[in-house]
Amino acid sequence: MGQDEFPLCGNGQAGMPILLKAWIPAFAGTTSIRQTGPEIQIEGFLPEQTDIKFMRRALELALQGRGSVSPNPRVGAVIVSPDGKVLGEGYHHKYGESHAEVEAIKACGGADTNGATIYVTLEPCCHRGKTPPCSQAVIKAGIKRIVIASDDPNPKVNGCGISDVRSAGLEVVSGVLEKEARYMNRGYFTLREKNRAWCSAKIALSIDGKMANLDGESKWITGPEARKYAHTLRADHDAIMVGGSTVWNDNPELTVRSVEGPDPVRLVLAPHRGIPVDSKIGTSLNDVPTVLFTSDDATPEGLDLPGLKVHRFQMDKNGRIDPVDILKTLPQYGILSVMIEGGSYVLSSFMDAGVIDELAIGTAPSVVGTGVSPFDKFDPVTWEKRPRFREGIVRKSGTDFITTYLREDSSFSLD
Ligand code: AOF
Ligand code: ZN
Repeated sequence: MGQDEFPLCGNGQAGMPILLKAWIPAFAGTTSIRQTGPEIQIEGFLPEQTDIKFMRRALELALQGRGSVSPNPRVGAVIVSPDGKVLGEGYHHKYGESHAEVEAIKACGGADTNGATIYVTLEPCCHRGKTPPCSQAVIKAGIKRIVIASDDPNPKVNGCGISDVRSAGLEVVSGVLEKEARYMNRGYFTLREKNRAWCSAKIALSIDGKMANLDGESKWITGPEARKYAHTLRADHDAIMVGGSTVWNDNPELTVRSVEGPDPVRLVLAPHRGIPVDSKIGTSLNDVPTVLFTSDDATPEGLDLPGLKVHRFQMDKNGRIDPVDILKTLPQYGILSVMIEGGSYVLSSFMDAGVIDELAIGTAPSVVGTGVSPFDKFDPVTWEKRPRFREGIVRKSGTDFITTYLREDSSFSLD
């Protein structure tokens, strides 16, 4: 796949690893290690803590690729000498460019890497893609120990990166901070495991579970801290999606402000209504990539706006665009993760399709009364079949609480 085939991604700048600060504390004190065999020990640290310390750093580096590497994974690497000194660090910066291990080896700047340990957040590749195999680069550098966070589900790699380095005599430790690494690359893993993009939804609610009152007024339910966190979440997704009523009623900009990070692609699911020409989205199409999802033959407002991309779907038997179709289409645009930001029609139809992987619910200490609930257009067939989620993290944010839930059957974990 060529870079040009992913025109919508790869335009983000590598930002500061702010998100890591937001979610790593959730993992503090946890140690997900499948197997250990550490040789390096930093003074004052237990051997496993040493591996965790450097892997945390590798994850932090990996995160800097967000907004630029999809549909590739975010990968970071740290090379450490036998006496525990960091020789070089690197990460995969941009789709089509060199991989984390090669960047880290380059960053060693000729320092002796013989006998060193490399910490890498994903199994090294063993195939020749746009770049040569990292497994061979690691072996050639004389590295003697490799600590890996997660396997690579890419069928061209899957296990062969590990077997390459093992047959060359390297000691292999895998599964260090695996759940953190999998969560960071939840879009990449979901593409490989389910052939679709990861789907989150971010919802701000009152104590009585309302997003807005009956007049549709919904501005600022949650406070400034929670809204800042919402921008952090935006920066962590390749795309943000909203429905027509959100665009027409709320006039959102859907960019990352108040925190550093790349702007996600904007997706508008408004097959009939389209985008108002003079809206914030309609007037910033040259600044932020935006796609309108419409039907085969509709001519919604804004269709011809310069800079707007239009993707036409066949409507399903209920006269709507099938959410599964949307999620399966997104990787064609280099989008591996999308966050829905309303309204209740889009939220309900994605819930109905059973494809919401993650919910970030901000609860504010106010009561709206009769109003709009996020899933009030969703009608589960039976009580038994109601969608269920499990709690990942609860975070206090100013005067609000933000709870992150994962689907009950999720293969990811935040605990
Ligand atoms: C690594 N380190 O930093 C990354 C890896 O087309 P290419 O050459 O860029 O290869 C893309 C594949 O390589 C990708 O699908 C995944 O399997 C692996 N990504 N591997 O060793 C890295 N980004
Ligand atoms: Zn590689």
